[in-house]
Amino acid sequence: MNIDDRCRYTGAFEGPDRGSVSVEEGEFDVVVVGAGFAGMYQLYRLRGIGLSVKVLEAGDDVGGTWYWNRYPGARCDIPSMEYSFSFSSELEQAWDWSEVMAGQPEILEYARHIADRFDLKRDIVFGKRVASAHFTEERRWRVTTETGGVYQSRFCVLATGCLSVPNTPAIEGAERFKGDVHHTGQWPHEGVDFSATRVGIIGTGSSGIQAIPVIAEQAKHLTVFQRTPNYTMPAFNKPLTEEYREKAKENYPAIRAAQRESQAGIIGYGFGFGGADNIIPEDLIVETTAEERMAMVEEEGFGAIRKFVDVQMSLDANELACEMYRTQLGRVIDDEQTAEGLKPYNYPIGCKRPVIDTDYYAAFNRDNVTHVDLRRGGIEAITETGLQTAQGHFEFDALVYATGFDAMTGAIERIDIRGREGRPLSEAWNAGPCAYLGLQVHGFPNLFMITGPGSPSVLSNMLVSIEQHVDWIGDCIAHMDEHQYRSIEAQEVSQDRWVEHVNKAAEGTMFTAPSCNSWYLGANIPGKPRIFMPYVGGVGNYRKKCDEVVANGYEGFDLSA
Ligand code: N01
Repeated sequence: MNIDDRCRYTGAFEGPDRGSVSVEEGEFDVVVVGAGFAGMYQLYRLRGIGLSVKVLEAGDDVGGTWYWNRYPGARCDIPSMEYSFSFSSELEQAWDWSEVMAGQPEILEYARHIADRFDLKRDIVFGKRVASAHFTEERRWRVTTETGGVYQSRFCVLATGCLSVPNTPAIEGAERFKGDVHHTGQWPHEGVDFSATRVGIIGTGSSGIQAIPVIAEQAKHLTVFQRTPNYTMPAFNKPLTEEYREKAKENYPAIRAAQRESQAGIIGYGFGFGGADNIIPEDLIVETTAEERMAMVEEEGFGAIRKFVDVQMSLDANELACEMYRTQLGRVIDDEQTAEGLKPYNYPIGCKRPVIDTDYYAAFNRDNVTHVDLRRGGIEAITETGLQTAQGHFEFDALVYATGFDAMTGAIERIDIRGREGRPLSEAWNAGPCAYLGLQVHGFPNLFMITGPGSPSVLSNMLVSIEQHVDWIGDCIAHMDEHQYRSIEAQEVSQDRWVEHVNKAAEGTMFTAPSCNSWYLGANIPGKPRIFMPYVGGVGNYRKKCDEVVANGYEGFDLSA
């Protein structure tokens, strides 16, 4: 199917279902869905231009992703001085990060601090999961919650997060398991004590890789069920010095300016990838000999791979780096069979989201950790006492799913969204998400997404991308009010062109290699169309494009009175 077909809605649809909801909760200029970092800043920004705003949040507090993902070891993988908001210099100067990459409790504390500092909670309703958003004949958005609330507004902003719908795979017998079951993306707020427990964990993505070493330290025994091994690099997290913090605070204006123009919204101020030293790759791996590569591994471990500029450019170069990776892995794991089981084969480094870890591989050298390589025999069923695989039965008392998310589109698609003439978004996106600039979908006037599909979003420092979208939306609404426009809608042709550009940009990268299956492509969710969802062209280029669109009178959008 080509882009044009994919973005074209051809099915029949019924008119908007008004439902039986009767409780009127109010009229606002804007309803924002979600009170994570995106929703909070959108509220602040829109309030600043004098609009009435209501934020609807399913959780009981602010923080979004950082509210739900409280699993042991949860931590940011971008240095916190950069993974923070720039919109208020008072906030920048007031907040002190304790470590290079802050843990989840500290990031949640930062979110709460923002809510208190800017008195945001008075416009947020907690415990309200949005069920539907319908564009009415009166050209207003009618947003309903699962508990029967109805909110009407001129504009609706979806700040629903890119990784906010946990994916729990359908495994036969799941309901039979007698012990406790947890998902990393919905961890109990009171924490879980595993000290007298045998734990089984499914999944070795970023969440599993962070949780495994910490659970291994506490649990009586931990069995790790791994379907696909990851390429993970050591994090070099450490406490921040007062000197570093002060210097960064003095330099914030320049740091922020450089972040906005960068590829990923990160400049490596003081620290490079995962808190390691900054390395600008210059060498070509294809020009090295096998002996040279092995000597580098011997000397520098996993970090040696970061020196090569061509690893992301060709599959042949990439495979040489994969070999270096596997060699180093064999050096850090004591047991030969376990080492072999942890080795990734058959897909390139850079296909999936890069993972960094603290003591991940060391966990597999512990006596209380069993590694199960599901490539040698997959999961057959969950039993009352554990997991049946083709290589035998494994017993445990508690099961942890570290099985990821229905990413980028999951939270949006779970809401019954209907645009002009009752057109359902589920139909418009039937063959995959289509959006102009990742901000708006044709047929859905006055509805905006923050870090939606087709924008840099998950390929970037989320806080930088959130700020850019929130500011763009705020400026857009201010512009509309100033010029008395009532409606803005992405044109179909501009949306088609942008979707095509997003696809072209990803062509030939490791992200879309034929052997690559990742959540960026929706490949982790059965039946989800295989589309590379984020925009790989870079934060700086993307911002320039969005600014040009505005400078050209909101080019590609229809504005009407
Ligand atoms: O999820 P994932 P995640 N049987 O989808 C396995 C962000 N994040 O929560 O690869 C067996 O990456 C699946 O196996 P496979 C970050 O952007 C950031 O870990 O599909 N296994 C995989 O191993 C990240 O990329 C931070 O074969 C099954 C795992 O579950 C994103 O969130 C921390 C299975 C899922 O990995 C998602 O990471 C945490 C099945 N039926 C997360 N189904 C930081 O900032 C799935 N799996 C550091």
